[in-house]
Amino acid sequence: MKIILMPIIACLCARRAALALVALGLSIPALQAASSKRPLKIGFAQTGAESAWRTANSESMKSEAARRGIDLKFSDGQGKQENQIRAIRSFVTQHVDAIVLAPLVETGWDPVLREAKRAHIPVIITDRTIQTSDESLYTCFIGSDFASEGHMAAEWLAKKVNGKDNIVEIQGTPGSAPANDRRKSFAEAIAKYPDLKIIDSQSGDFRRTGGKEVMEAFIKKHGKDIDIVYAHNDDMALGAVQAIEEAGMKPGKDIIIVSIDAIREGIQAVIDGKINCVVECNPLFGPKVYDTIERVLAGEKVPRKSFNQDELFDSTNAAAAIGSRKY
Ligand code: GYE
Repeated sequence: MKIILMPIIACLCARRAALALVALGLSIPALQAASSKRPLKIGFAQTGAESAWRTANSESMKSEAARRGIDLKFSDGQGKQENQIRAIRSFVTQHVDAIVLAPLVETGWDPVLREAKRAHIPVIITDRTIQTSDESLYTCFIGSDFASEGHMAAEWLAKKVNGKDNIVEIQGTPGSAPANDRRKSFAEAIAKYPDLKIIDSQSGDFRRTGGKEVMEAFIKKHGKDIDIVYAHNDDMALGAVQAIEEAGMKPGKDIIIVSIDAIREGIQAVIDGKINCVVECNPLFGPKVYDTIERVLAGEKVPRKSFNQDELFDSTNAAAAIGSRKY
């Protein structure tokens, strides 16, 4: 009797699980992937390849997909929102099980996310946050807390730098969450320290060449008045290092430099005394993203927002950290 009932019970359980997943709004292909062993098909709309951080992030997403046997459709947006929108549309047409979006800028995603929602494809936002009028358009966010990074950079400066007050800021891509949040949080934090002031702020688009060009222009305009560079990422800080050296000054000494990401080259520059402090922003979240997708497709509830834990490196701990640096 037990032997006869077992397959029926198993079948009923699978049916009940499937119905629960339908109730969660998942698509039929997603249900098939969840119930069978066919490889998951996931579309990832990446921003582009603007920085070493981005390269490490793409690599983490690709290598972890390969390790898990996930069929990853990777699209490089080449720094253009319209390319990312087009990629999402093509993922919908290809009936992927889930879409991962690293949004270049914060706004303008609602229409295409509505298309994914209508197709019952869950969307995981990674790396950068979006602004939306409808929070149901994405399942969850995984990334770093950019506001806290800006605060950490400002507090480090306030504690370590005396009598050096004039800051030039090299911003990331205009309209992107990291540029917006790192700018705002840093400005709020230094407002408590009347001596620290931002005398100029321009975008270097998160690129090394952008950082170099902006720094050259700052040096031309402000000359020796510049005490501090606050760069929204290490690549731009490394570009600024070159510009400062070419202008005959010593980066890290004549001009204090603080930046964000903590890529290996950034930490090496701290060891070399050319950058003074780097705040970490961990790009290696492939495993976390796929764990989350697997849970979503299994009908489990996942945290709405999940932030990576980030640290800070300066001359006191950079040398000890470099050996184990993975990006
Ligand atoms: O800091 C920068 C990259 O969105 C956190 O984008 C990311 C930023 C990162 O190009 O290097």
